Amino acid sequence: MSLRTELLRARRSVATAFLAGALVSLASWMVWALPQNTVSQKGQQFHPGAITIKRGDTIRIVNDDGDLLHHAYVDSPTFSFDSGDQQPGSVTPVTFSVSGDFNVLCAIHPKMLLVVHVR
Ligand SMILES: [Cu+2]
Repeated sequence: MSLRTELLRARRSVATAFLAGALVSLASWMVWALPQNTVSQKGQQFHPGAITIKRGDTIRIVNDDGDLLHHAYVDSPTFSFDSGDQQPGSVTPVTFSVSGDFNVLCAIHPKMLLVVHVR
């Protein structure tokens, strides 16, 4: 094996190791950057349709549904919330301070339902 071939091999494995390291860093950054308990409203549906959180946790409802307006609310005996108009691109945080199962509805699109289980 010539010195040149060995050098090329060594360089390639260094490049591969570097790339693998970069990918791992990118993946961990993406997990870190991904907001927890985020709910999408794309296609006039909550995604996911159900979520389980701990008491005191905050969910973030993202209006990522084009140029549509949404309006999320909870109306239960123990917990109420009303977002008002959710402008396109807006993020609505909702903190659930009591345990229970709650329906988050959209005042504009009655078929939209998000069930929040607060443990
Ligand atoms: Cu809606």
